[in-house]
Amino acid sequence: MSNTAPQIAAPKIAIVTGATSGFGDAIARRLVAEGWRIVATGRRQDRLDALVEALGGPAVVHPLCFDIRDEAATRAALDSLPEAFARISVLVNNAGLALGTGAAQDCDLDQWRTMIDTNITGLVTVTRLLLDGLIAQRGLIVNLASVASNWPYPGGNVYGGTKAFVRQFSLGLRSDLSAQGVRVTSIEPGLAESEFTLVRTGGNKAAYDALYAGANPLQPEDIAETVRWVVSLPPHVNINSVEIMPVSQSWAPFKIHRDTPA
Ligand code: NDP
Ligand code: 8X3
Repeated sequence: MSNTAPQIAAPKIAIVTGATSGFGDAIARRLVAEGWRIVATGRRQDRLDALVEALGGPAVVHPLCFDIRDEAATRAALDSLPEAFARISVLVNNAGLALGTGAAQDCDLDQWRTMIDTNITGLVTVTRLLLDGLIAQRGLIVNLASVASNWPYPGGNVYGGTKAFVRQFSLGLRSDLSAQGVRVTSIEPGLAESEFTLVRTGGNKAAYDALYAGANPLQPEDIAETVRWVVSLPPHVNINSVEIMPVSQSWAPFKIHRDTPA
């Protein structure tokens, strides 16, 4: 006699770091619309609370408020996950920031360290702590790199270096994890409108407005749609990297300074 009991699909659980604004907020919303339960992280508890409220309550979104640079806090937060959110199969490493747009010789070392601690050390910490679980789920890791991973520009210095790390780490993870069936994708957006630019410029709204004026930049929803697509693909398909720009953005010629010191 065949078993006719209805099959109850296991809930799909994703964790999105940096879900309190921009890409992470849009990715969380998009994945919930696709039927995922989300672990949403960030440092701003009020934003996390608002996200939980907006997306259906604590059965759908589990908030974790911690600073990704703090290993002990990161461990404690991930260890605290309730059973209903413990079996994570998608990790979206999105939390990150740029600080400053100046030339290297004018930059503040503390700002460089903050970018490295957040974009590299924090991302690596979350990844390592979740890796055994992701392997058990034959999961997927989506890392937010940048066009700055691939293309240098004046003032990109350490930010670009951190994002080049994210891209290369993604490809290395992919090499290590293919036998386990774990997929890894590096997403590399260009000009995109979010609080990112306010953070980078120390809250300079005029600089924010000037950057995006007339450029029709990418929106967080464009990145969320890309993540949705990557996540929706069958388990034998790995998107290694996706570089995305608004149509308005492209490349310039190499610059050549004349009469530099011999
Ligand atoms: P936002 O500034 O809008 O969001 C950044 C998110 O990262 C926030 O949720 C913030 O949460 C979180 N975050 C930052 N620092 C920490 C920390 N120390 N601990 C925990 N969470 C932290 O930027 P975007 O959404 O635009 O950027 C998201 C990612 O995409 C970043 O990695 C960025 O480098 C990358 N990116 C952005 C592009 C753009 O032009 N906007 C283009 C290409 C890549 P909270 O402040 O609550 O802690
Ligand atoms: C953010 C995009 O071009 O400001 O990663 O580096 S850019």
